[in-house]
Amino acid sequence: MVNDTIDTVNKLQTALLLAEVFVSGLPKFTPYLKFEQRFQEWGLEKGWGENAERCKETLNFLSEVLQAPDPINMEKFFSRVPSIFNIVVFSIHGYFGQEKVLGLPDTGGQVVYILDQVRSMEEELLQRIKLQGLHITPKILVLTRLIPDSKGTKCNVELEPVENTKYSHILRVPFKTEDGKDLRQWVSRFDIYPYLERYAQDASTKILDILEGKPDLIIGNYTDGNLVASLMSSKLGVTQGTIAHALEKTKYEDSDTKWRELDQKYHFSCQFTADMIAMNTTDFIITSTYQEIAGSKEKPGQYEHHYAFTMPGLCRYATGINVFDPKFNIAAPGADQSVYFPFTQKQKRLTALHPQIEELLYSKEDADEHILADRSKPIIFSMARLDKVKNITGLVEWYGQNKKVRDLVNLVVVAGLLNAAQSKDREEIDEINKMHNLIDKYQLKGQIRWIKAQTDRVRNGELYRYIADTKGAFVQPALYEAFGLTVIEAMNCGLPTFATNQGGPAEIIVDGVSGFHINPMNGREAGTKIADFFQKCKEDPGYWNKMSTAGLQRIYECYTWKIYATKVLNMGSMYGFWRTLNKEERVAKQRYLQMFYNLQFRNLVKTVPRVGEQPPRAAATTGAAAERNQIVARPRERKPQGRVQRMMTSLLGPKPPTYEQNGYR
Ligand SMILES: *[C@@H]1O[C@H](CO)[C@@H](O)[C@H](O)[C@H]1NC(C)=O
Ligand SMILES: *[C@@H]1O[C@H](CO)[C@@H](O)[C@H](O)[C@H]1NC(C)=O
Ligand SMILES: *[C@@H]1O[C@H](CO)[C@@H](O)[C@H](O)[C@H]1NC(C)=O
Ligand SMILES: CC(=O)N[C@H]1CO[C@H](CO)[C@@H](O)[C@@H]1O
Repeated sequence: MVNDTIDTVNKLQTALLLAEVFVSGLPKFTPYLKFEQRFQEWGLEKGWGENAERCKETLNFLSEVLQAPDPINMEKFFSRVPSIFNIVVFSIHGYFGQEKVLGLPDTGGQVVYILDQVRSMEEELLQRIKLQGLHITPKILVLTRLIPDSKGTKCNVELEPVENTKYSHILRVPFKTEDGKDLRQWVSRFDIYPYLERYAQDASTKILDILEGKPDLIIGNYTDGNLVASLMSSKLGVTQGTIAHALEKTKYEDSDTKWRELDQKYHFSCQFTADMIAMNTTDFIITSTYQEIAGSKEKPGQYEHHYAFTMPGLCRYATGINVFDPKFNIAAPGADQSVYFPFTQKQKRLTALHPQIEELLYSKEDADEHILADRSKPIIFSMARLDKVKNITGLVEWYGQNKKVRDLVNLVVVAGLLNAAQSKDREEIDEINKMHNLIDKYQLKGQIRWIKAQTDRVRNGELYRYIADTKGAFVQPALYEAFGLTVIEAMNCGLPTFATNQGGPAEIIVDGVSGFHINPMNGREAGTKIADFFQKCKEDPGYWNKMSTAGLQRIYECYTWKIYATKVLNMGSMYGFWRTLNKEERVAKQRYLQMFYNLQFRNLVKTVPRVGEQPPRAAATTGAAAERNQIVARPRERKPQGRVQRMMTSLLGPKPPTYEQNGYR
């Protein structure tokens, strides 16, 4: 944007002033080419904007920053600086692909999330590049593992274009065995550590080759992706962001103090060390909620858990990650709006799917217990995994107990399987049996429809809208919900939503304004709240529309992929700038981290057997391996209560010291 001829702040300020006065006199839409020469005379190069108006704004933002560098001006300016064109996203473990991968071990929501994220970032990049008057082609690479034994997926293909993008690709790089061959089979995310260092080198080489240079931003996902992103960003000197919404440490009870017992199975010693290295190396951390960082009054956040902890006999983190560090940022994901759009968009509605949806909701076949007798009532709807944390059975119980709700609405639940004999998961079997018992106990026949889990995203989108046509509502009764993607989906479809006040939904919904909070531990109160809503809708039909619209408004203001992409690219630009400051401090920290990596992490990695090797200590029994595979296939969400407080009090005393107490500046 600025030529070398401008080498002092004074010269820059003068140039900005001259140029700003000049473009102010031009018609707004005068293209940059028309006055490019004048800009160059003042020492200004391309990148200020595609036309006079845009240039004027950018010039003005920089003038403001030079006069008063407050956060708002900084963000405005850095959102305009075209500093990011090539992005690399690491999501290494599991089967990462666009077809036939969901449900394979270690492969699930993160794939959809990353692909949506990549699409939105590409769109945003293209728009920014155009608005700044540049002609540069961006590139985004999603780096994952190439798995030769690909189980009928494309995970054995090196380069695959990302659907609905122009410049984004999945790049797959294989793991290597010790004698340098490609490792053929899938590796559990818990056993992945011996391969990562080599992978980082091989991946870097490939990336430099394909991008014909360094990327401008590297984003990691999960422990393995974040560690490799850290190695690569340190080596190449590139801005790094990390995402780890599912930090493993918080999911397993006492996983720090009991690390020794668990290590053979999970290798938490490697994992938590890698997490600490990545958190400490990265320039910024992306979370989806505030609670993920610092928790709530009752519960510490995921990252807060990493502030201080001890792994007896291994190490003690006295000040691990400081949750008040400015590297923490919130950028919540959205829902794919081509799938989840409002029920009011009549021309886009997938009416061809209605016969199938009606069959799901009303048919008599293979659901003889659960036929809705009165089809004219609105439907309250819930969709989730059938496990304890999601507490779908809790919802059925509140419904059963609340006569008023039962009179006003039908209940439709999409969850798990209906036949316990078909399930292999112990927790699901318990919940299935509980469901059947509750339906009997409260004599819910005629008022409830229980449908087994549905995986067709497109049809599920239309299902939400179909429920909205009945003037119903979505209910998310989980005991704890880290983010709440279904809440976002329902709200995107215009379905008024009641969601748990434990976790992400507490932030997504403003209670009584854009939806409702319910306390999952107080079914009576939740039932009353739902009954009141439908009573009010009966008396005032405008009320339902009002809540539906308010929910949508909340989404459009805070929870779309577009907003996400804007935020993440702004972070890349802003933290990329901060990197250039405080070099000495950074170098010192980097040395410390390198030492930590070499002396601690590498040794821990040696305790993890490679595929086909015997573990260094006792051999893993078949039983343990089987159990591990089960956990891999279906990770448990953390138990929300009790443990957290116990840990905190046993390790830290009441709460970690605060920002001020620590004397941080
Ligand atoms: C800086 O300006 C001079 C003179 O206009 C030009 O020759 C040179 O290419 C410019 N440098 C850059 C980096 O654009
Ligand atoms: C980085 O690690 C050091 C050593 O554990 C710690 O003192 C510091 O607080 C960490 N900083 C961040 C931002 O994580
Ligand atoms: C589910 O919700 C019910 C009703 O609020 C509650 O009594 C029950 O304890 C919850 N289930 C679990 C597993 O905590
Ligand atoms: C395995 C894992 O933690 N993957 C995470 C990658 O990032 C997405 C989006 O934040 C998370 O949902 C996944 O949990």
